[in-house]
Parts: sequence; structure tokens; C-alpha cells
Amino acid sequence: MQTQKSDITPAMQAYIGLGSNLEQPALQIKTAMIALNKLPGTQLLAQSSLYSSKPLGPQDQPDFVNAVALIQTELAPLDLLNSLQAIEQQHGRIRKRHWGERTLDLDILLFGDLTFQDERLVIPHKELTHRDFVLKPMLEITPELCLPDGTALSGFLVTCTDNQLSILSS
Ligand code: A4P
Ligand code: MG
Repeated sequence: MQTQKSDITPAMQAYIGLGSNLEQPALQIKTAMIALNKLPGTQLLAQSSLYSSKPLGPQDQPDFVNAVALIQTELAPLDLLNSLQAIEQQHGRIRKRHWGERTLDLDILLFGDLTFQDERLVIPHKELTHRDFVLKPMLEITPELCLPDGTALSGFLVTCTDNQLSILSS
């Protein structure tokens, strides 16, 4: 008799980037953190401060609120992406233009040590090393954090964008 392969997926740690600049952005981020903790097989392990940041891209849009969450999840990467997109929709996702204003953007930044690429999902997130509003909250949670190839993320702080981050008081 053949042994059945277990359906249980080992839990992985993933970093999720959160951004909003419409419809009470700080509240969007706080409620999204709660929603992450409610995903199946998922716990919120840590969350960064909320950061105010000047917009990257078109300047005729409101400042953003950005943060990063560290979760532990049994969801597979594409299932996690589907779940994040469902949360975006629940938050009345408005997305007006490329690099433009939005009610809620949830990006998978890192997923364990996985490197993954298909038409819907690229991990690590393709812009993560270029953006201070992603790097600084990630490093606040885990100062020694590295890319899957072992490169320390802190090394990118000198070359990333300067979106004039400031920590919002809670
Ligand atoms: N996708 C591929 N890889 C991933 C991943 N790792 N995580 C795909 C999440 N999604 C991923 O996403 C488009 C598609 O990317 C998804 O359908 C998914 O299959 P989207 O959220 O609709 O669009 P986007 O790529 O996020 O939009 P866009 O216009 O490229 O914007 P960005 O790059 O997200 O930038 N300034 C500040 N200060 N703070 C910000 O947060 N955000 C933006 C938006 C612009 N300026 C900003 C900020
Ligand atoms: Mg996105």
C-alpha cells in the first residue's frame, strides 16, 4: 500500500508590505493587519510602526501610510496572494493609475527563502530593495534580514529612494 503524501504544508514566515493613501490610510493599514491575522492557517507575528511617506511616482496625490507585517502562514504563495487580493477588495480597493493612489495595496515581499516567478507573482517583490518605505519597516522588525541569496537588506538603505519617512504616533 502506498503512503499518502501529507496535505499539511509547513508554516513559512512571510513579510507583507502594506500601503494606502486614500480613505483614512492609517485605519486601512490597521484593519488590514487584523485581517492578515484572520487568514486561514496564518498568524501575525510582528508589525512595524506606521510610517508616513511622500509618494513615489506622481506627486499630485496624498502622502502614503506604509507598514510591514511579519506573518507565519501555512498558505502556499499563490493562495496567500489570492487571500491578500481578497482583503484589498474588502477594503474597497480603488487603484487609479500606475504608481498612483490606492485604498490598500498588499504585496508579498519575502516568503521564507523562496525565489518564485510566474505571470501573477514574483518573490522577492521586484521593487523591494529600491524603496525606503518597504526596507525601513522590514528592518525595524528584523534588522539582520537578508534576501534568499544571503544579501543583507540593510546594504540597500544607501541606494534606495528617500520618501521622507516619519513614524506616525499610534
Ligand atoms: N504581483 C507580482 N508579484 C507580486 C507580489 N510579490 N506581491 C502582481 C503582490 N502582487 C504581486 O499588483 C499588480 C499585480 O502584481 C497583481 O495582480 C499581482 O498578480 P497591483 O497591486 O494591482 O499593482 P502594483 O504592481 O502594486 O501597482 P503599481 O501601479 O505597479 O504600483 P506599486 O509598484 O505597488 O506602487 N509611494 C509611497 N510612498 N508608498 C507606497 O506604498 N505605492 C505605490 C504603488 C506608488 N507610490 C508609493 C507607494
Ligand atoms: Mg500590489
